[in-house]
Amino acid sequence: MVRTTDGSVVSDAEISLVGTTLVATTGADGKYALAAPPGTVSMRCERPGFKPSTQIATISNGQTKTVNFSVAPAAFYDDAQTDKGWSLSTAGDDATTGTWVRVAPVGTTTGLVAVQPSFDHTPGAGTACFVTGNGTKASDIGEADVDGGRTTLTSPLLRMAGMSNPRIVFWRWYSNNASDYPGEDPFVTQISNNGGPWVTVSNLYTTSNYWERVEIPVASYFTQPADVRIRFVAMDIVNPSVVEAAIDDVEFYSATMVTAVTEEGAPAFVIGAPRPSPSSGPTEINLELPKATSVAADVFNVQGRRVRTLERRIMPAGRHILRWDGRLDQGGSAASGVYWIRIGAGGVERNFKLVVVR
Ligand SMILES: [Ca+2]
Ligand SMILES: [Ca+2]
Repeated sequence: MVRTTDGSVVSDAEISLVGTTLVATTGADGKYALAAPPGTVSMRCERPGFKPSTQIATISNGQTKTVNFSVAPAAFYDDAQTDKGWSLSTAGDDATTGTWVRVAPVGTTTGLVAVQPSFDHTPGAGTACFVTGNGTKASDIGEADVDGGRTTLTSPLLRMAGMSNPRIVFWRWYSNNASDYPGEDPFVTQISNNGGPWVTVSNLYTTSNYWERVEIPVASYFTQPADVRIRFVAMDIVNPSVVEAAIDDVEFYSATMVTAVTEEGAPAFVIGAPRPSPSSGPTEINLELPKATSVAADVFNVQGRRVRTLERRIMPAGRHILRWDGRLDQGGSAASGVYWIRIGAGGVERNFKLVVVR
């Protein structure tokens, strides 16, 4: 895999086979190997800092095939390793602890559950991300979480005037269920164009204590995006609770230059990974459909056998929660182990690993 601009190799990119659980990562030499089933397959390549791209390949039985990816750098990419002009606070911020910093995060945990991440998201040599306060001990979840008000992280100007179908992408972490009063405080994402009013893109209440990819189709919010900023507001304003947020690998690019899995750069759906995982009870997946779409959702065991059918219906546009209660179609509960949840909608499939612990 190489970079379009200078032909240099790109390491740490994920190459996945769309509709399957197969994924490989490119090494320092830019190479990867994937044991693909015979047939025509769609391969997706994603690495922070580059536009995702896909290729269709037809592979016959027993054949070894080379599929080269040439990926274009994003118009803007910030791995948070250096200061690119973010503001760590804004007028009106009133949190007393856990205010935004750009650091190598000190992770905190309660039991086996991560509260603040212990790693940034950037593959390879990355260490730093934006996080709401850095403490000194993994065991003290209350030492440097957000307390007493709001803290706001604001991007530098993202100059996208004239860009066709600009997309802002970032990776996000959010935890607010590690103590009393879980799920009360939202993690707010907003964007603004040309210094205009802030428009809310999402209010996340649900703990998503993993690095989750988020993509914003900016043209859905502004007819002529030009000098755009994005900001992230974490808060503890209802009852006192443990709140941690983190942001890394913020980028934007023009979707029209992407060989997209979906038509015209519009996502067939936007989805969050299953949570909680590991799970001992019900598991939920957030699904957002831009239009009414036929949705198929199934659970597979590690042998690839379908053990539960979750959805087979046309779902209306908007946000939905897919729920697996841990039961099997044949009756009984799923045993401990690894499972895959496959969601298909609008001709696109996504697969997520889920660990069940009994
Ligand atoms: Ca980073
Ligand atoms: Ca913190």
